[in-house]
Amino acid sequence: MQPPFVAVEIDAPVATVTLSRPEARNALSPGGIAELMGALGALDEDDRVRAVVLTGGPKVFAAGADIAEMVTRTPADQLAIERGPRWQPLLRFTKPLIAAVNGYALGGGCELAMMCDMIIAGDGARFGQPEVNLGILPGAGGTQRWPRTAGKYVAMEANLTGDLVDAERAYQLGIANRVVPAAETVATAQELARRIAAKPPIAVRLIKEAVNAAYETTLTAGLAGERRSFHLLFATDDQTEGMRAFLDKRPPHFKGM
Ligand code: CO8
Repeated sequence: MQPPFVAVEIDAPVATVTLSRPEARNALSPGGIAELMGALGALDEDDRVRAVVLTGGPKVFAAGADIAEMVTRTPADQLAIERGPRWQPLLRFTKPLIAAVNGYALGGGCELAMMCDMIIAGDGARFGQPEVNLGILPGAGGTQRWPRTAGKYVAMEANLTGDLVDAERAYQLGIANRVVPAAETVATAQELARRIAAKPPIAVRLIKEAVNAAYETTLTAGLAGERRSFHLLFATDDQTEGMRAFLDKRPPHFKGM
């Protein structure tokens, strides 16, 4: 039996999910991805948890799909593996999800980081889509999320050359929210998660939804969705509490209602 690929630690209201296959640089096998998606699905249902950090630990985030498992695959094998909503628990995750990236985030590993809501990069982090060197192309969003974040020309270069970008360049390109010393990456992401977890959860959820909608829709439709969520939040106790607390000059106490 394979050892677990994913370790989950809950220090409510923040959960930390750590990929743990360092001997293979956290390469993502179909079973590993399924395990990760299962863990995220459970955390989305867990009321103790309000924000999640995803990390590969101190040395590597993830070196992409497992090449040893892919080398002999046929298109039919690939289709069979991808039956069903493979990344959906992550893509539909309702709580803030912060990637804490140390070392390599390559191929599917880079795509995994880019599926998260924010990225904290350790100063030794390196991001890239080296799939072209293997005779394939990115299969989990590399050709789509790079241009939406860093623009067409940067995306073309990264995807066509497979060259990596370091943490500082990733920060300049808007791929990383901030760069910190590698030893502080996870703690920084946890601290950010903890700050967001203290905010009103329904507002947080609707903000995440609204920002994500900006990638999927027209400006008019996005603005209309934002407006509906704005109206909806006036039905929450946390809106009353947030505004009352401001007027009373005291810290708010949000309950998620
Ligand atoms: N798959 C399988 N095994 C891997 C992978 C990988 N992606 N990356 C590293 N390993 C293994 C190595 O084979 C080696 O195993 P062993 O010790 O048995 O020889 C071990 O990990 C250590 O690797 P290195 O000796 O190469 O370690 P280094 O620290 O020198 O280098 C690198 C680390 C730079 C990360 C290097 O290993 C590397 O370049 N890895 C491959 C990166 C890559 O090409 N990634 C793209 C993969 S394709 C992909 O992701 C397609 C996405 C599809 C959709 C998403 C699905 C998840």
